[in-house]
Order: sequence, then structure tokens, then C-alpha cells
Amino acid sequence: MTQATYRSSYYLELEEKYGAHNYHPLPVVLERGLGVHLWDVEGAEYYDFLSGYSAVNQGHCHPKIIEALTNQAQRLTLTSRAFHSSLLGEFSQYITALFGYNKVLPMNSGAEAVETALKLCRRWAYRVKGIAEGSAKIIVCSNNFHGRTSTIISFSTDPSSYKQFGPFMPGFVQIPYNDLAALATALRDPDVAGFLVEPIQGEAGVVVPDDGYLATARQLCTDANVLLIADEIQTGLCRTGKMLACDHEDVRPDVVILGKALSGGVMPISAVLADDPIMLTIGPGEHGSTFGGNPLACAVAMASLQVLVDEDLAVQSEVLGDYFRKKLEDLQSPFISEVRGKGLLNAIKIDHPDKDAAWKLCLRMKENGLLAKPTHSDKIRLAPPLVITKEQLDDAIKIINKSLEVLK
Ligand code: IF1
Repeated sequence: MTQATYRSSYYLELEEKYGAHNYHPLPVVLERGLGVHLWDVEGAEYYDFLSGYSAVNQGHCHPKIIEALTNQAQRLTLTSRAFHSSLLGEFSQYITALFGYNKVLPMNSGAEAVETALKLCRRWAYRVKGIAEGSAKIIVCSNNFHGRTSTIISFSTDPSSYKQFGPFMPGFVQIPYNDLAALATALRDPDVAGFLVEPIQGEAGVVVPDDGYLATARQLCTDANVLLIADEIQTGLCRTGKMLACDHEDVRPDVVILGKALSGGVMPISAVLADDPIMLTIGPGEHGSTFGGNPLACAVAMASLQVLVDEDLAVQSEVLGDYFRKKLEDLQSPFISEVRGKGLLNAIKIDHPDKDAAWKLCLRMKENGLLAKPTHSDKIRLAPPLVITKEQLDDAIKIINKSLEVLK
């Protein structure tokens, strides 16, 4: 039964008719979530193996986060940054202590935080490094994904992201991912101010670089007096088995970008962390956002981070990730050519003559009670909330195994 049922089709038609067509979702209409589970409008229950693209690391509607949300929502939600709030300072102290940086700059969406990091990097280039104004370059990697703004898509290598959205923002240099020789070469240009990188490439299909890549990149950037800017929007906040994916190699980026799970999936909250010599290059009136750092977001973000710490979700993610990948490999499916990932950020590569095989598998998994979505047609991301148990993972493996039959 891949056809949407009667009730679902009502909602599907509404979206199709009145909503922009900028997505191609799986035909499932969800109305409730709790922990690792989602329920559709027909009442069917699913394991969520997408976790809102890693925004829901803490699980859907985590009681502690929802409590923080509802309590604060009844007191004060927005002041704008024209005034102070009783939450912003506390949040700033909390998050900078947790990650070990001097300062934080809060924003909303991930893309806004990436934009913030890029502006900080350019400012630092002119004020501190001494690059001639307008000449700063930032190195990025091919197959990157950092968001959807005009500047960010200017350095995308994916035509579906950038095609016919030009003219594009100059000042970016593309190098292959996981290529230290290319990085070393690009860093020779004295106008380079930063290297923006995903510790694991998410949208590219969960591409894990070689061991030592980030550590050596860190050293190369230090030697070249270039800022290492880590986009941890997807890889951060325990998703890969450490608080930050950079922690796997004890790498301390100059600029850390967080988003997604910073709110446990409750609302858009993002943030940029950096030390004073970088952060203080932007002064009053030079950057901001109406909603960035609002009291509601501050309360939700503190609760979301506290849940990660209290429930030891980094360890949970690391241990269960190893277990999950082993179980996937043990399936010995002729249709899975690769299992890869770190912690609970994983993907399988589907090997099948039918180019729609991954989509068909996802539809079948949906029928069997597990939601996941293909990326780049042949990869399926498998990234459940980090609160999943070993028994639930075993159950999910059974569903995946059973669903693979659709490819026979
Ligand atoms: C969509 C992908 C994931 C991100 C990294 C910044 C952002 C993202 C590393 C921007 C966002 C999202 C966007 C979402 C799909 C999703 C995604 F498949 F597109 F690549 F997660 F893997 N840096 N990724 O992954 O954050 O502005 O969206 O808050 O539908 O575009 P945002």
C-alpha cells in the first residue's frame, strides 16, 4: 500500500495546491511525536530515523524542553535586542562555559548562523589579519551543504542548490573534501581568511573524512593564520558520539556554528561561538536579528543542552552507533553496498539497477513502521533520535531487513 490513504490525501492535496513545490516529501502526514516515535493522521506509529535532519537529537517533545518552552512562553517571548532580557546573559554564560569559548552570537536558522560566521571571518580578516578590504577569501569544500541563502548557495557545488539563482557572491575558493594537499595549496594564498568545513558531510550522504583530517586541517589553518570554521549544525550536539564532531580529534575550531538540536527541534535556534579577538570585531548595529537570542529561545536552548548532558547522549550515540552499523553490516544484504557514519549519524548506500530503489525502500520501510529519506537518489540517511534504546534499534533492524525484500 504505497498509496496515501483517504485522510492523508486530504492534507497532501492541500499542501500540493497551496504550498510552494520546493520539496518532495515521503507521502506520510504526521500529527504527533514523542521520543523516537511519530504518528500519522491515520494513527500509524513509526520510528523516526531522520530526526528532523538531526534537530531532534533529544527525541520528539522532550518533557524537559517542552516544560522550559511552556514556562517561558507564559512569561516573556521576545524583547528584540533593543532591550536586555533576564535570559540572554544566563544563556550566553551557560553555552560559552559548556563549549569553552569567550562569546556567543545567537541567531535562528542554521543558514543565518553560517552567514554570521562568514561575516565574522571577513571582519577578522580586515581588522586583525590585515587583508586588504574586499579581498578576503574563504575556502570551502565541494559537495558542501551549509544552507540556502544567496551567499551560501554561491559556493555550493550542487546545481539543484545554485542553478538559476545567480549572480553569485564572490570570495570563495572550492577544494575537494578530505583532501589535505588541496587545502595546503589553497592556504598559500595570503588573502585566505577562513576554512569553512563540515566535520562530516551530511547532505553529501554522510561522508566521513579520513582519521586525522580535521586535526591536520587545524594545524594547517593555524600555520597559515586562517580561521577554522566548523559547521557543526548537523554533526554537533552529540549526533556523532561526541558533543561536537571535532571532539573526535580533539580539534578546537576558531569558530563553531550550531543549530538544529540546539532547540531539540522545538523552534529555530542557532548560534556562533568564538573568542573575543574574532567576536568583538563586530560592533553594535553591525549584525543581528529580530528573533536572535530571544528569551524563549534562550530558555529552550539551555534546556536542550542540559538534556544532552544529563542523559549522556554523546555516549549513548557513540555506543549505539557502533552497534547499529555492525547490525546493518550483519544483514549482508546484496543491495547495501556501504554502511557508513559515526555515532548515530549514518547512511547506507543502495546498490540496485533500479535508480528509484532507495525511494522504493523508504516507502516500504514506511509501510513497515520506519521513516527515513533518500539523499542523492542512492543513499539513505539513518539517524534516529539519540534517546533510542538498543531494543528499539534491534526492532528497526528487523524492519529494515524485512523492507529490503522489496528490492528482490
Ligand atoms: C532543507 C540536507 C541535512 C546543514 C548544515 C547548515 C544547514 C544545514 C551542515 C542550514 C541544514 C538541512 C536543511 C534541510 C535539509 C537538511 C539537510 F539534506 F539538506 F543537507 F540535514 F542533511 N549546515 N540542513 O545540514 O540550516 O538553515 O536549514 O537551519 O530542507 O534544506 P537551516
